[in-house]
Amino acid sequence: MSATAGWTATVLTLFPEMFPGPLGASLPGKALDDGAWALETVDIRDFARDKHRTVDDSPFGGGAGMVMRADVLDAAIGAAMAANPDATLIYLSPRGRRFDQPRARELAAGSGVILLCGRYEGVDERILDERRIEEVSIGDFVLSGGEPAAMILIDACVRLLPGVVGKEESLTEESFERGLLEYPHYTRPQEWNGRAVPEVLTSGHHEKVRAWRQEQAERVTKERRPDLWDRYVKSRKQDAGPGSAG
Ligand code: 4GS
Repeated sequence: MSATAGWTATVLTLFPEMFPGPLGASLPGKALDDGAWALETVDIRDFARDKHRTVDDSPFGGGAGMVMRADVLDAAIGAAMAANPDATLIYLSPRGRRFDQPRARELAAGSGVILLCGRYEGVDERILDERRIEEVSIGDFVLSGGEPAAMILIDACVRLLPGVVGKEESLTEESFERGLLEYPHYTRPQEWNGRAVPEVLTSGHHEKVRAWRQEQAERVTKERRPDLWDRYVKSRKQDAGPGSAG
């Protein structure tokens, strides 16, 4: 494993061939080629100690499935930490705190991530305690393995790294960056299947366009995500501060 410079994602996995996968295409792929971030994989199986290269075993107490061994994982994590010492260590798991844009921003501001991807039923709990591993979930559903979750986390972080997303696609304009969902977008043709583009967008009146988009973003958020809308309203009140009008 090579020493790394810049924001680095080190992925611990039984399926290193899954990487870069989708992260090698489009925006994250270009940023990877440009050296804006680095990707390392650690094959957990390389740290097995027996001739069969065993990484898992049946659970104490019985039950279905297999559990990844703490000793094997510990050796793999040690190697990953040696290569990426200041990175945040994360285990992708539905038990973790839900991943969101603020967490992506925090992780992108750091020096990188070490992501442990589980397969089977999961990992021996003692590795999480011993290494004080933060658990992060990408949502309330069960994947076959942590790898797609790791890719999602990495993608969300990489696009926040300096210079990765150009001014054109300005990050601050984006939904979650402002705490709202996206307003509707339109392009040519101006009429399609009897559906016209909202007139204001073709008016050339920039202030009216801005106000319409704000209004639409608020409407969509209120309708679809009352939880986000509540948070947005509260943070707006906080920004205004006590005694301020409006
Ligand atoms: C998730 C999730 C996940 C859990 C991995 C069962 C295989 C699987 N990881 N967010 N074992 N949701 N992991 O479903 O992060």
